[in-house]
Amino acid sequence: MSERRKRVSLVGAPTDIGAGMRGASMGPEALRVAGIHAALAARVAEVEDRGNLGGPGNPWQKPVSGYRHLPEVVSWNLLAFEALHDVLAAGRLPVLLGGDHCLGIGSIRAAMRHCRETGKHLRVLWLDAHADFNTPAITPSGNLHGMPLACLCGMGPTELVHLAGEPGRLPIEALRLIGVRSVDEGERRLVHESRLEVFDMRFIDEWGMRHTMEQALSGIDENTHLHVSFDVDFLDPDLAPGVGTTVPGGPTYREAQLCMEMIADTGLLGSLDIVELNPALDERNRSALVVVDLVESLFGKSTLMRMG
Ligand code: HAR
Ligand code: MN
Ligand code: MN
Ligand code: MN
Repeated sequence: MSERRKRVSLVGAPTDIGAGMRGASMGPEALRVAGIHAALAARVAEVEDRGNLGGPGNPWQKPVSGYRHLPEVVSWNLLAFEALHDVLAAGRLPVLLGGDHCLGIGSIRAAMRHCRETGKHLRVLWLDAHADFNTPAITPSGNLHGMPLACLCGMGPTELVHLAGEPGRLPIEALRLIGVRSVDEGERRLVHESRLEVFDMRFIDEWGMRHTMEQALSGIDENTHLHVSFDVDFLDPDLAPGVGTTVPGGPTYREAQLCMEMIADTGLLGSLDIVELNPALDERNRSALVVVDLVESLFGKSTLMRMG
């Protein structure tokens, strides 16, 4: 479907429940202040803001059996799952305004359910400096924002692996990780053993963003639902300092734009997460502004009209 015909729903999830630092809970409002609604409204048929989900507060506790705040993380993800699936079931495109990246569990579970119901094929593009593939046995922190992909792929607590009693797991083959440059020791082994398809920064340096995206998007067709999980720390910290876990050496402004433009060209974007933005660490909201700029490209804004 062309971007112009899409109808978009914003859903805020103001929480930092899975993070190692407070502040991502302010992400949804910072994105609204940066103009996400108007930017999208200029690109698509219609935008509605469904407001914020209301989940538990952050008790700021130490890990219990390998996880920090597991019950609260489950609550937030159940809320996200329900809200985002409702949006998809209404034939609309959900944009999750996070919030930390543990919310990817509920969000992608919603896309998985929607694909099951509609016969679509799911492809997940995980744009991130990190692999987010830790398990309780190997996590260095216990922070669940470092574990969402492992949980989705069946490694983690049952409450999260089968969120809301959902069957099945995300097949490894559905996943493409892009921009990765920080992986923990045990995590590295698990990524390798699981044969995750990772386009790390070295790959992007050597092959360029164009080839990277051609590879990451290969094999998709008209029946593909593309889910983009955009962790703002994907971007180079020079561009977007407002995140809890900056890692140097990320994509430049133009590399990030090209990444978004090539996704837009497919016309297959079906759902989007914007996560890990931390306004407490930002400078005059500039990370939020660059994210909005990139999201415009993701929804088809380009410098020149593209023909055909
Ligand atoms: N890998 C580290 C951990 O698991 C840090 C993860 C940081 N995660 C994010 N999301 N910011 O990608 O603790
Ligand atoms: Mn992440
Ligand atoms: Mn559905
Ligand atoms: Mn990250």
